[in-house]
Amino acid sequence: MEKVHAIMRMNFRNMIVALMLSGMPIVMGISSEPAPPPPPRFGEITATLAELQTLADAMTVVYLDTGYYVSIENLNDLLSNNTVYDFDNINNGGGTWVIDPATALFKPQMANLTVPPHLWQGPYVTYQDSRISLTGSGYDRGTLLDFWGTPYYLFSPAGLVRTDQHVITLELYDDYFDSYAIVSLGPDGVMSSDDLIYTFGEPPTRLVLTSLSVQSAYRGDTVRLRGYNFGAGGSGNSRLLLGAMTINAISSWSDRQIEFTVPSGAASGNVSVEKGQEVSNGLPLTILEHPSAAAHWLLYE
Ligand SMILES: [Ca+2]
Ligand SMILES: [Ca+2]
Ligand SMILES: [Ca+2]
Repeated sequence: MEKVHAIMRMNFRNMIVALMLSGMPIVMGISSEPAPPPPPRFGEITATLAELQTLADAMTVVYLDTGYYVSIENLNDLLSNNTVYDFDNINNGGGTWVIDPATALFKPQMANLTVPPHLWQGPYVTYQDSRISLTGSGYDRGTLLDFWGTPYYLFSPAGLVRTDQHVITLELYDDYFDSYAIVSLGPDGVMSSDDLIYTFGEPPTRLVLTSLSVQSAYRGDTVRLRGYNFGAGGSGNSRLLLGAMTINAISSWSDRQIEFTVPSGAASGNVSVEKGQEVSNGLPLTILEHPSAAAHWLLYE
């Protein structure tokens, strides 16, 4: 009787845990709590770590052969168009979207990997049919799924490599990695402490912007810009721009990060950096207007 009383005092989640620990079967209808993932089967973690390394090694050989990085989906592609699936021909679509290691970003146009000096010599790996996602599972069509049904994700030093849209995005780990990384989200299928990560390669050698701390800001706000090769301290021939306007209110400037204040005359535009003759990519920053009502309200404070 004492024990029953103790269980009744627990909240619903703790009660489920208590029942699981006691080995009682749980029969539930509609629950507000998602079911916890089953524990990984024996060997799955070890096999995943081995696959991460295999994919990373294949990517490195692609880089040595072609000078570029490609999507995980590409790694098993053939030069031939005699493939079961269209996406397994490296030249499907008339070329291949590739990552330029100098910038860690996609080249603006598809590369031709059917001729030297960028000749494709794959397949660099083989994928079991049952492990390939025909829909892409929200990533690239034909990509390899991990043992828990989630795609292995490729990150460049600039962010998540999405070859389906040929853009680098700030999803999941955004620009957290200073090198390339292949990531399995682990048994729970979401970003968490059980993720398995293998890093490889080098940071970009060119001046590249990867992220702004905010996408929109008011004039006077402090914004943090992340990227590569800004030059420590910002030398005399470096400058930060918003559209065509030079931003002078800079509170810190390091090789990887610049912190600045949005100027009073700022208008929405692309943030960019110039270093000597080198010009970076641009990241959009929207300048917000204080609603006029807000100014009115201040009178009543
Ligand atoms: Ca392909
Ligand atoms: Ca493929
Ligand atoms: Ca996870």
